[in-house]
Order: sequence, then structure tokens, then C-alpha cells
Amino acid sequence: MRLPLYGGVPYKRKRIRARRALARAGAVESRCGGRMSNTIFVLNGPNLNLLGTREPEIYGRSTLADVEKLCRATAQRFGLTVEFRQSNHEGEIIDWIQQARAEKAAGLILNPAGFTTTSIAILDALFTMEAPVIEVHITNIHKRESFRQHSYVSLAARAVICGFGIEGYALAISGLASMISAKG
Ligand code: CA2
Repeated sequence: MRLPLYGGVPYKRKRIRARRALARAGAVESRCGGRMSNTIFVLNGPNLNLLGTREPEIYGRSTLADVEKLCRATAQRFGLTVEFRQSNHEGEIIDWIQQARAEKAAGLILNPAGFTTTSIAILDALFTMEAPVIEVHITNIHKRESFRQHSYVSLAARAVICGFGIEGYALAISGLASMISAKG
């Protein structure tokens, strides 16, 4: 089968080359030419520290430490490193979003948990990000109570992943890596 051409190079091969270059360089160019780090921030909102210890029928049996391991292993495949954090405090999450921006993180993955439906302050912080923001939910929020189905965060997200369990974090990292290398 012939691969579609993109600038004289088969598109798929060009994407693979871009990813390898990204890993070699340890940094990427942002859309407006500034240097970006090869770090992505993975932020987790309130109560996600309880993952794997309560309500396994809803959230599964994996712990947040398992999620962190999965994120690090996935990011490594793309030459990215991970700053993985969880907080029960809205202001702390906002500080971390601002830190991700100041340190020119290559992207930000956020499971806002209970702040999804309430926090205009987190939304405002996300709007300042130049790097792509990906919203992740472990569960399919659209199949749950109606109050979980509206997300302020989605207004600032380049993509939203929900319902894949913790695998959603790995999908988010892989999607983010494609977004970044597509720019490079
Ligand atoms: O599905 C998700 O990832 C959620 O963001 C999880 C939030 C919930 O408020 C959102 O509607 C959907 C809840 C996070 C709390 O996590 C717990 C995990 C285990 C036990 C208790 C809470």
C-alpha cells in the first residue's frame, strides 16, 4: 500500500521522523517560534488520591501511583518527561498551570475531577496556556449524573478523553505527542 505523501515524504514516516527529532532535541519549537521544554504536566484534581481505594466499581482498582507509572512509561516512548501532581486545592492547581506556562511545558493533561463543573478560575488559567491542554476523565462523564456532564475546562481543551479508564491518560499523552510533533 502506498503511503500518502507530505512534502515529498510519506506522511506516516514524516511523523515518525518528527517524533524522533523531538526526542533527540529534548525540546520542541512552539507554534510562535519560542523554545518549549520536553516536559508535560499531568495534573489531577480533588479526591483522585483515593483512586483504587474506594468505589472500584466506578473508578477501577488502579491507584494514582499506577497512573503515574503509566504516564511516565508512555511519555518516555515519545521522548517526553512528566511532572505528575495531584491536589485537593483549586488554588494549588492554578499555581501549577501557571508554572507549566512559565516553564514552557510542551503540554498539559488535566483531570480536573470535581472542579470540572465548577471552576472558572481553572478555566481562566488554562486560557493562558499556549501549549495544548488535554482534559481527561477516567469515567464516561456523559453516561453519569447530569451534573457531571458540563465541563468548563473543555472550553480551553484541545481534546477531551473520557471513559477509557486510566488508559485515557496514555491516550492523552500519545495524542499530545502527535500534536506537538505535527508542529515541529
Ligand atoms: O471520571 C473522572 O475521572 C472524574 O473526573 C472523576 C471525578 C468526578 O467528580 C468527575 O465527574 C469524573 C471524581 C474523582 C474522585 O476520585 C475518586 C476515586 C476513588 C474513590 C473516590 C473518589
